[in-house]
Amino acid sequence: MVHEIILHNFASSPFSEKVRLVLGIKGLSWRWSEIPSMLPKPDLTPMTGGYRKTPVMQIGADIFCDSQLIIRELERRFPATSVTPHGQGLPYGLGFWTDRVLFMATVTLIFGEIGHMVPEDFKKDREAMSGGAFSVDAMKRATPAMRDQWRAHAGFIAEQLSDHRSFLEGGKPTLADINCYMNFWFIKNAVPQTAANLLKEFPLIEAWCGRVKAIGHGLHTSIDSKEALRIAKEATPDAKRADDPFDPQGLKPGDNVKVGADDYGKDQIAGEIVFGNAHEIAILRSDPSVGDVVVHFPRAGFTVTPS
Ligand SMILES: N[C@@H](CCC(=O)N[C@@H](CS)C(=O)NCC(=O)O)C(=O)O
Repeated sequence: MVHEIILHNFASSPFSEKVRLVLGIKGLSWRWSEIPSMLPKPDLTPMTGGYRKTPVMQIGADIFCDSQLIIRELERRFPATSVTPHGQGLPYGLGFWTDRVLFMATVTLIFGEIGHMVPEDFKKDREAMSGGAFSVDAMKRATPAMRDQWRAHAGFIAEQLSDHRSFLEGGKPTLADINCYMNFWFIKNAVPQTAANLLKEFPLIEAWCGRVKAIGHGLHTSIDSKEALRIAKEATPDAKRADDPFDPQGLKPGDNVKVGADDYGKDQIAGEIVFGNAHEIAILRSDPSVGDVVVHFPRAGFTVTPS
Protein backbone atom coordinates (compact mmCIF):
# COMPACT_ATOMS: atom_id res chain seq x y z
CA MET A 1 0.00 0.00 0.00
CA VAL A 2 1.26 3.49 -0.84
CA HIS A 3 1.07 5.82 2.11
CA GLU A 4 1.02 9.61 2.05
CA ILE A 5 3.94 11.71 3.19
CA ILE A 6 3.11 13.27 6.55
CA LEU A 7 5.40 16.01 7.81
CA HIS A 8 5.12 16.66 11.55
CA ASN A 9 6.23 20.28 11.77
CA PHE A 10 5.34 23.86 12.70
CA ALA A 11 5.41 26.93 10.48
CA SER A 12 8.31 28.84 12.10
CA SER A 13 10.70 25.84 12.18
CA PRO A 14 13.77 26.45 9.97
CA PHE A 15 14.71 22.76 9.77
CA SER A 16 11.18 22.04 8.57
CA GLU A 17 11.57 24.76 5.95
CA LYS A 18 14.45 22.73 4.45
CA VAL A 19 12.16 19.74 4.00
CA ARG A 20 9.19 21.81 2.80
CA LEU A 21 11.39 23.29 0.03
CA VAL A 22 12.66 19.85 -1.01
CA LEU A 23 9.02 18.77 -1.25
CA GLY A 24 8.53 21.89 -3.39
CA ILE A 25 11.45 21.10 -5.73
CA LYS A 26 10.09 17.58 -6.13
CA GLY A 27 6.56 18.89 -6.72
CA LEU A 28 5.08 16.46 -4.20
CA SER A 29 1.72 16.38 -2.46
CA TRP A 30 1.94 15.90 1.27
CA ARG A 31 0.11 16.29 4.55
CA TRP A 32 1.01 18.85 7.20
CA SER A 33 0.64 17.61 10.77
CA GLU A 34 1.01 20.53 13.17
CA ILE A 35 3.05 19.76 16.28
CA PRO A 36 3.82 21.99 19.27
CA SER A 37 7.16 23.84 19.26
CA MET A 38 7.95 22.57 22.75
CA LEU A 39 7.22 19.58 24.96
CA PRO A 40 4.85 17.92 25.60
CA LYS A 41 4.17 16.50 22.11
CA PRO A 42 1.66 13.80 22.99
CA ASP A 43 0.91 12.76 19.40
CA LEU A 44 4.56 12.71 18.29
CA THR A 45 6.71 11.11 20.98
CA PRO A 46 4.70 7.84 21.16
CA MET A 47 5.53 7.42 17.48
CA THR A 48 9.22 8.38 17.67
CA GLY A 49 9.97 6.75 21.03
CA GLY A 50 10.88 10.09 22.59
CA TYR A 51 12.65 11.93 19.75
CA ARG A 52 11.15 15.43 20.13
CA LYS A 53 12.83 17.59 17.52
CA THR A 54 11.14 19.10 14.49
CA PRO A 55 10.64 18.00 11.74
CA VAL A 56 9.71 14.31 11.67
CA MET A 57 8.41 12.62 8.52
CA GLN A 58 5.99 9.72 8.65
CA ILE A 59 5.18 7.41 5.76
CA GLY A 60 2.76 4.78 7.08
CA ALA A 61 4.54 3.05 9.97
CA ASP A 62 8.02 4.29 8.98
CA ILE A 63 9.13 7.34 10.92
CA PHE A 64 12.10 9.43 9.71
CA CYS A 65 13.88 11.70 12.19
CA ASP A 66 16.11 14.69 11.34
CA SER A 67 15.99 16.81 8.18
CA GLN A 68 19.20 15.16 6.88
CA LEU A 69 17.63 11.70 6.77
CA ILE A 70 14.20 12.96 5.72
CA ILE A 71 15.75 14.55 2.63
CA ARG A 72 17.79 11.40 1.93
CA GLU A 73 14.61 9.32 2.08
CA LEU A 74 12.76 11.73 -0.23
CA GLU A 75 15.68 11.43 -2.68
CA ARG A 76 15.50 7.62 -2.47
CA ARG A 77 11.75 7.49 -3.06
CA PHE A 78 11.51 10.31 -5.60
CA PRO A 79 14.81 10.30 -7.52
CA ALA A 80 13.47 11.87 -10.74
CA THR A 81 13.57 15.43 -9.46
CA SER A 82 16.88 15.00 -7.66
CA VAL A 83 18.17 17.65 -5.25
CA THR A 84 21.68 16.13 -5.51
CA PRO A 85 22.23 16.08 -9.30
CA HIS A 86 25.94 16.98 -9.01
CA GLY A 87 26.85 14.15 -6.63
CA GLN A 88 25.02 12.73 -3.68
CA GLY A 89 27.43 12.87 -0.75
CA LEU A 90 28.91 16.32 -0.26
CA PRO A 91 25.61 18.23 0.02
CA TYR A 92 24.93 16.24 3.21
CA GLY A 93 28.40 17.09 4.49
CA LEU A 94 27.67 20.74 3.72
CA GLY A 95 24.68 20.39 6.05
CA PHE A 96 27.07 20.09 8.99
CA TRP A 97 28.36 23.57 8.25
CA THR A 98 24.96 25.15 7.55
CA ASP A 99 23.02 23.34 10.30
CA ARG A 100 25.61 23.71 13.05
CA VAL A 101 28.25 26.45 12.54
CA LEU A 102 26.15 28.91 10.53
CA PHE A 103 22.96 28.00 12.39
CA MET A 104 24.52 28.68 15.81
CA ALA A 105 25.68 32.11 14.62
CA THR A 106 22.18 32.77 13.26
CA VAL A 107 20.50 31.65 16.51
CA THR A 108 22.79 33.89 18.58
CA LEU A 109 22.00 36.93 16.45
CA ILE A 110 18.26 36.26 16.64
CA PHE A 111 17.96 35.55 20.35
CA GLY A 112 20.57 38.13 21.31
CA GLU A 113 18.08 40.62 19.84
CA ILE A 114 14.65 39.22 20.72
CA GLY A 115 15.46 36.72 23.49
CA HIS A 116 13.96 39.04 26.14
CA MET A 117 10.55 38.59 24.45
CA VAL A 118 10.68 34.80 24.56
CA PRO A 119 8.18 33.26 27.02
CA GLU A 120 9.66 31.70 30.16
CA ASP A 121 8.27 28.20 29.44
CA PHE A 122 9.96 28.22 26.00
CA LYS A 123 13.30 29.16 27.61
CA LYS A 124 12.92 26.35 30.16
CA ASP A 125 12.09 23.88 27.38
CA ARG A 126 15.16 24.86 25.36
CA GLU A 127 17.37 24.73 28.48
CA ALA A 128 16.22 21.17 29.17
CA MET A 129 16.75 20.26 25.50
CA SER A 130 20.26 21.73 25.26
CA GLY A 131 21.47 21.03 28.79
CA GLY A 132 22.70 24.64 29.05
CA ALA A 133 21.36 28.03 30.11
CA PHE A 134 19.19 30.06 27.70
CA SER A 135 21.09 33.22 28.56
CA VAL A 136 19.96 36.24 26.59
CA ASP A 137 22.76 38.28 28.20
CA ALA A 138 25.40 35.78 27.03
CA MET A 139 23.94 35.85 23.51
CA LYS A 140 23.92 39.66 23.55
CA ARG A 141 27.58 39.67 24.63
CA ALA A 142 28.45 37.18 21.88
CA THR A 143 26.58 39.15 19.20
CA PRO A 144 29.40 41.40 17.90
CA ALA A 145 31.75 38.41 17.39
CA MET A 146 28.94 36.31 15.95
CA ARG A 147 27.93 39.10 13.57
CA ASP A 148 31.49 39.01 12.25
CA GLN A 149 31.32 35.24 11.88
CA TRP A 150 27.88 35.34 10.29
CA ARG A 151 29.15 37.88 7.76
CA ALA A 152 32.17 35.73 6.92
CA HIS A 153 30.08 32.60 6.40
CA ALA A 154 27.42 34.48 4.41
CA GLY A 155 30.38 35.80 2.42
CA PHE A 156 31.15 32.25 1.23
CA ILE A 157 27.65 32.04 -0.20
CA ALA A 158 27.84 35.48 -1.79
CA GLU A 159 31.14 34.49 -3.39
CA GLN A 160 29.56 31.36 -4.85
CA LEU A 161 26.86 33.56 -6.43
CA SER A 162 29.31 36.18 -7.70
CA ASP A 163 29.22 34.93 -11.30
CA HIS A 164 25.47 35.71 -11.27
CA ARG A 165 24.40 32.08 -11.36
CA SER A 166 20.78 31.51 -10.31
CA PHE A 167 21.49 28.87 -7.67
CA LEU A 168 24.57 27.76 -5.74
CA GLU A 169 25.41 24.84 -8.01
CA GLY A 170 24.20 26.33 -11.29
CA GLY A 171 20.90 26.91 -13.02
CA LYS A 172 18.72 24.71 -10.82
CA PRO A 173 18.14 24.59 -7.07
CA THR A 174 19.80 21.74 -5.19
CA LEU A 175 20.30 20.61 -1.62
CA ALA A 176 23.19 23.08 -1.32
CA ASP A 177 20.68 25.94 -1.74
CA ILE A 178 18.25 24.37 0.71
CA ASN A 179 20.87 23.83 3.41
CA CYS A 180 22.24 27.36 3.16
CA TYR A 181 18.92 29.16 2.67
CA MET A 182 17.41 27.86 5.90
CA ASN A 183 19.58 30.29 7.90
CA PHE A 184 18.55 33.30 5.81
CA TRP A 185 14.88 32.30 5.97
CA PHE A 186 15.14 32.06 9.76
CA ILE A 187 16.86 35.40 10.34
CA LYS A 188 14.65 37.22 7.80
CA ASN A 189 11.51 35.95 9.51
CA ALA A 190 12.69 36.53 13.07
CA VAL A 191 14.51 39.89 12.84
CA PRO A 192 13.77 41.36 9.38
CA GLN A 193 15.48 44.72 9.92
CA THR A 194 18.70 43.13 11.19
CA ALA A 195 18.65 40.69 8.27
CA ALA A 196 18.17 43.56 5.81
CA ASN A 197 21.12 45.41 7.37
CA LEU A 198 23.36 42.33 7.28
CA LEU A 199 22.44 41.64 3.67
CA LYS A 200 23.05 45.19 2.39
CA GLU A 201 26.56 44.05 1.56
CA PHE A 202 25.26 40.97 -0.27
CA PRO A 203 22.57 41.93 -2.80
CA LEU A 204 23.20 38.69 -4.70
CA ILE A 205 22.15 36.74 -1.61
CA GLU A 206 18.96 38.82 -1.35
CA ALA A 207 18.11 38.03 -4.98
CA TRP A 208 18.95 34.34 -4.54
CA CYS A 209 16.73 34.18 -1.42
CA GLY A 210 13.86 35.41 -3.56
CA ARG A 211 14.46 32.64 -6.09
CA VAL A 212 14.64 29.93 -3.41
CA LYS A 213 11.50 31.25 -1.70
CA ALA A 214 9.66 31.12 -5.04
CA ILE A 215 10.17 27.33 -5.17
CA GLY A 216 7.32 26.94 -2.68
CA HIS A 217 6.36 23.87 -0.72
CA GLY A 218 4.57 21.63 -3.22
CA LEU A 219 0.95 20.90 -2.45
CA HIS A 220 0.00 20.29 1.16
CA THR A 221 -3.19 19.77 3.10
CA SER A 222 -3.45 19.48 6.83
CA ILE A 223 -3.94 16.27 8.76
CA ASP A 224 -4.84 15.93 12.41
CA SER A 225 -2.01 14.44 14.48
CA LYS A 226 -4.47 11.87 15.93
CA GLU A 227 -5.27 10.72 12.40
CA ALA A 228 -1.53 10.36 11.76
CA LEU A 229 -1.25 8.09 14.81
CA ARG A 230 -4.12 5.98 13.49
CA ILE A 231 -2.41 5.66 10.09
CA ALA A 232 0.80 4.45 11.80
CA LYS A 233 -1.17 1.90 13.79
CA GLU A 234 -2.95 0.47 10.76
CA ALA A 235 0.19 0.35 8.58
CA THR A 236 3.00 -2.19 8.44
CA PRO A 237 6.56 -0.83 8.38
CA ASP A 238 8.26 -0.89 4.98
CA ALA A 239 11.83 -1.26 6.29
CA LYS A 240 13.38 -4.69 5.66
CA ARG A 241 16.01 -6.46 7.72
CA ALA A 242 19.50 -6.28 6.24
CA ASP A 243 22.99 -7.05 7.56
CA ASP A 244 25.62 -4.36 7.89
CA PRO A 245 28.92 -6.21 7.46
CA PHE A 246 30.92 -3.02 8.05
CA ASP A 247 29.23 -1.79 11.22
CA PRO A 248 32.15 -0.51 13.31
CA GLN A 249 30.60 -1.90 16.50
CA GLY A 250 29.65 -5.23 14.90
CA LEU A 251 25.95 -4.49 15.42
CA LYS A 252 23.44 -6.81 13.76
CA PRO A 253 19.71 -6.85 13.00
CA GLY A 254 17.87 -7.89 16.15
CA ASP A 255 20.35 -6.20 18.51
CA ASN A 256 18.87 -3.81 21.05
CA VAL A 257 20.29 -0.30 20.88
CA LYS A 258 19.64 3.26 21.94
CA VAL A 259 19.95 6.02 19.34
CA GLY A 260 20.22 9.74 20.06
CA ALA A 261 21.44 13.02 18.58
CA ASP A 262 24.98 14.06 19.59
CA ASP A 263 24.38 17.82 19.75
CA TYR A 264 21.19 18.78 21.65
CA GLY A 265 17.87 17.06 22.28
CA LYS A 266 19.92 13.93 22.97
CA ASP A 267 16.99 11.73 24.11
CA GLN A 268 17.95 8.07 23.74
CA ILE A 269 15.47 6.13 21.62
CA ALA A 270 15.37 2.41 22.32
CA GLY A 271 14.62 -0.26 19.74
CA GLU A 272 15.80 -3.35 17.90
CA ILE A 273 17.97 -2.90 14.81
CA VAL A 274 16.20 -3.62 11.50
CA PHE A 275 19.05 -2.41 9.31
CA GLY A 276 21.99 -0.07 9.42
CA ASN A 277 24.56 1.31 7.01
CA ALA A 278 26.93 4.27 6.81
CA HIS A 279 24.05 6.72 6.37
CA GLU A 280 21.15 5.38 8.36
CA ILE A 281 19.99 3.19 11.21
CA ALA A 282 16.43 1.87 11.47
CA ILE A 283 15.05 0.46 14.72
CA LEU A 284 11.83 -1.38 15.47
CA ARG A 285 9.80 -0.32 18.48
CA SER A 286 6.24 -0.56 19.72
CA ASP A 287 3.80 1.64 21.53
CA PRO A 288 0.15 0.92 22.30
CA SER A 289 -0.96 4.02 20.36
CA VAL A 290 0.91 3.14 17.14
CA GLY A 291 1.67 -0.60 17.30
CA ASP A 292 4.96 -1.62 15.62
CA VAL A 293 6.82 1.21 13.93
CA VAL A 294 10.30 1.50 12.47
CA VAL A 295 12.10 4.71 13.42
CA HIS A 296 14.91 5.83 11.08
CA PHE A 297 17.83 8.07 12.08
CA PRO A 298 20.90 9.40 10.26
CA ARG A 299 24.28 8.02 11.39
CA ALA A 300 26.21 11.28 11.04
CA GLY A 301 25.41 13.36 14.12
CA PHE A 302 23.83 10.48 16.06
CA THR A 303 25.19 7.97 18.56
CA VAL A 304 24.18 4.29 18.58
CA THR A 305 24.75 2.47 21.88
CA PRO A 306 24.12 -1.24 22.51
CA SER A 307 21.62 -1.67 25.35
N1 LIG B 1 19.34 18.12 13.31
C1 LIG B 1 17.92 18.37 13.37
C2 LIG B 1 17.67 19.70 14.04
C3 LIG B 1 16.21 19.98 14.21
C4 LIG B 1 15.92 21.13 15.17
O1 LIG B 1 16.77 21.59 15.94
N2 LIG B 1 14.69 21.60 15.11
C5 LIG B 1 14.23 22.59 16.06
C6 LIG B 1 13.06 23.35 15.46
S1 LIG B 1 13.50 24.06 13.90
C7 LIG B 1 13.70 21.87 17.26
O2 LIG B 1 13.65 20.66 17.26
N3 LIG B 1 13.28 22.59 18.27
C8 LIG B 1 12.69 21.94 19.41
C9 LIG B 1 11.34 21.35 19.11
O3 LIG B 1 10.78 21.57 18.04
O4 LIG B 1 10.83 20.68 20.00
C10 LIG B 1 17.35 18.32 11.96
O5 LIG B 1 18.10 18.54 11.00
O6 LIG B 1 16.16 18.02 11.80
